[in-house]
Amino acid sequence: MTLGNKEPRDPSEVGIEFPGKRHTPKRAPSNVSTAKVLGIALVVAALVGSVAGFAAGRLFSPAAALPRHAVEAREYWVFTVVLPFNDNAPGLPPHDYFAPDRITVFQGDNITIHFFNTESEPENHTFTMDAPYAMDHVLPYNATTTFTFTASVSGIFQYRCLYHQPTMSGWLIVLDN
Ligand SMILES: [Cu+2]
Repeated sequence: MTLGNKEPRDPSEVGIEFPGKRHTPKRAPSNVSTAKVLGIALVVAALVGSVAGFAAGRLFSPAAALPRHAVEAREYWVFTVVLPFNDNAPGLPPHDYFAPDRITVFQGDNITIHFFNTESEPENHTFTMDAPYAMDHVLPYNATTTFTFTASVSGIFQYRCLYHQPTMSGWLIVLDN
């Protein structure tokens, strides 16, 4: 033991928490999990809201003390899926689907999407979004296209195929950074 070379004090001893440091203070577990529970609740609420049609609501981080997320370049591969039923019969919805139908990113991330049309027959699909992510990529069958954009606005935004509604829809979830 040498004076003047003290180890950093345990924050729980002095009652100080350092923002962003994932330190677990010595206190009741219920306090520790509050932020996590709140975070999960926000995500669930966001997804429920998206199903209910409340798009483009801002998603706030659960605690201001959490560090900002570093901007990343994120890459996704999106495929067309054909569900196993014949949709030619009258009254049936399209059997086409996106996989994945959820893409979750942080605001500010640079997104690259490789969109694969895996049809074996001549059937086109589109990857279409409204403002603020306005885009409309038409994709012939048995082809792949790549496009990029910046997730500049937080919220929940639908992407869809113009030809196969309502089944061929997905959600871009941009978490507030
Ligand atoms: Cu389609």
